[in-house]
Amino acid sequence: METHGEDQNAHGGTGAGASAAHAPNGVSIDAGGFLLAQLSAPRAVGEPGELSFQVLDASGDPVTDYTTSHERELHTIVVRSDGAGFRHVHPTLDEASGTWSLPWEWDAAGSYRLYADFTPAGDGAEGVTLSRSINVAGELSPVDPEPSRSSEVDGFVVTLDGELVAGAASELTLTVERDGRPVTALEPYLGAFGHLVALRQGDLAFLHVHPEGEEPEAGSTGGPEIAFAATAPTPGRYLLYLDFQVDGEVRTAEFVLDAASAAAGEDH
Ligand SMILES: [Cu+2]
Repeated sequence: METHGEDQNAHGGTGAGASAAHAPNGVSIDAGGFLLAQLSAPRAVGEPGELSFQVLDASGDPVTDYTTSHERELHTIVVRSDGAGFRHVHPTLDEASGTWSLPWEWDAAGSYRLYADFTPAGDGAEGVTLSRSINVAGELSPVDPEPSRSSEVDGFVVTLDGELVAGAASELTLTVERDGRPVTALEPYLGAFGHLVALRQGDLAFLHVHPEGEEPEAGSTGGPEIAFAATAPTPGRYLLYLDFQVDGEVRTAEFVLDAASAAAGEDH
């Protein structure tokens, strides 16, 4: 068998041009020959412990070499299946064992999805997003996200402008204000003035989102606007999370956006 875990057809040029964009990203424990394994976390709310996992290569060996992307070798996102409890964290790699870990405690019960987002070592390697679910015991109070373009966090009000359109790259602009005034003291975080994660409601597929504009220099500040290009694979509801940094502290603003079908008359 010569599979190496890579599905040649997944990247082939067959079918309509847009079909590649329909392959959901980040909904599988394996992709590109890599496997998310050994996921361990506290089992109940309020139990202090550790979150840990490994990324295995096609031979089953833990991966210890990565390519830095957005200033980190690996990004970890944890979110409950209803979109609540979003956390974007950066665990530490134990190079000897290939185990990523960080201290962890759950605030609320439920079924969570953990994403490991990384670029393998090697020239021209493409980013990989793996995910696994984790169940946390306790009393569950699920939420039902409704469309929302404004988010308040620690006195910052962040507003989202732009529309998601299925199958097309859309520009989304986020504007940060405090006390009714534009915030121009945004600090670089992960190679931009903000980091946006977008998930599809229903399967929590992970969208590719790119910051627009030049990478800011260390020590520079920006704002109040941050622009991103995001592609929604299908019509439907999306959960968006903006991490931004002011005064050395990272905060997360949350949004819910419905993606429209591609405009009528646009043949493909
Ligand atoms: Cu990250």
